[in-house]
Amino acid sequence: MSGHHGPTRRRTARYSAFSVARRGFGGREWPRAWRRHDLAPRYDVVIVGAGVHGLAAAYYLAANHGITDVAVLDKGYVGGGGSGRNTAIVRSNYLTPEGVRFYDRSVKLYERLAVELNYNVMFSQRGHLTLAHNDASLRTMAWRAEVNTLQGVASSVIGPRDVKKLAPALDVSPGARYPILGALYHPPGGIIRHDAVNWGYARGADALGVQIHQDAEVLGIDVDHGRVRGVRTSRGDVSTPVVLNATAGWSSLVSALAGVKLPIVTHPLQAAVTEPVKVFLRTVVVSGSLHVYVSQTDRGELVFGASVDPYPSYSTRGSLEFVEEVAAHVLELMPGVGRLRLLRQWAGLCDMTPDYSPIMGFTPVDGFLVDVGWGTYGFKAGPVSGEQMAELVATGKTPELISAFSLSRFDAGTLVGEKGAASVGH
Ligand code: PYC
Repeated sequence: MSGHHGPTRRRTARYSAFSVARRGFGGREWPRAWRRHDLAPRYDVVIVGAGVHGLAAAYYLAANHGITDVAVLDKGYVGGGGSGRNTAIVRSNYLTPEGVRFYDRSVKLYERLAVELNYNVMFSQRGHLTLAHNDASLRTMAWRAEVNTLQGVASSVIGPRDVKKLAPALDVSPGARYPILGALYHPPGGIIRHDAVNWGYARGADALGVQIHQDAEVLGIDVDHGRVRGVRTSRGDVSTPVVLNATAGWSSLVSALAGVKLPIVTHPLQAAVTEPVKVFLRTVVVSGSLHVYVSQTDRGELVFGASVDPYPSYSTRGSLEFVEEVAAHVLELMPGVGRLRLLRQWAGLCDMTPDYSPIMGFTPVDGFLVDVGWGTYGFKAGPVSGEQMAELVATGKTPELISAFSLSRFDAGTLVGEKGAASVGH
């Protein structure tokens, strides 16, 4: 690869208590976390989507493989799609061995991300509880615990008394509307500050010479004799031999620009947040049967999420039905929070695949790669997807960790069924 627009690495300002004090007392401005650039006529790699997946891929291309002639294009702004709209839950307690190994690598990368990026991403491994309200769910929890344990991931089934110790606000009495029979307990799971992850990767990639272009919509992808030649954007045309589609919500539309059809249907996923209160909920709580998950941020807000909306749509508006349902189910689990007021609600877009696993790697068009189809799991997979897609771009070979997630599995019939590990039923 050519390193077309020359070495544009820079020394970033180090973030530390000392530099905060020094800049504060000296009245010195902080430099921009990432720079603005004119679009160059050519790049070695173009990544579509400046969310956590695209930014992480750009960062690892530069950091792990020395490939820095990279443009990350986004029609909006850094982290403005699913990466800024999710409920920031990180976990690896999946159902299939392929899924567990993959998400576990992401947890490991998240664990050291703050140090690696010199950016406080506020990863809080406070534990993750998936409640079971019936025998069928308990059986699935036991199955997941077995698969997790065999892959070296901490997960076990616990009873209502231990659930109560971990989350005293939960009603574990047999008289509850949906009694809690037990839970899958996953200690390494937790929450993170999603914007910080996006900004940290953007800053890290920029420091290594990657160009981030916001407000640069990809309008066309040029393919000639089955090979990618470049992209047409709202800011001009770019030639490139490699395009990585790392979008969420628009992944099937972007792929269609290259003539690649994906088995994806896009649904909104809504979330809401309450006013802040003193911290009382220290674990992440999920109820698949009640279609709800709850966590409390370090600021004290409760963050609620649910299943995807039942119809395909590109809308990112919240609905009253969602708020009514989520509030009712949270109260069934935690009757004590009835007086809390909701502050905001929003929606993101989820690209659902038939087996609830992502689509990563090569496509029938040479040079057109995908990292898409993340359903409701995308944010937690950001680091590992970036790392693995960067390796694929650099080596031209599919890394073992993502080989199960190829687009060709839908022709081969080798699906990787992860629906049983979805936080909530869909
Ligand atoms: O899979 O943990 C999850 C999740 C939480 C919110 C959406 N998906």
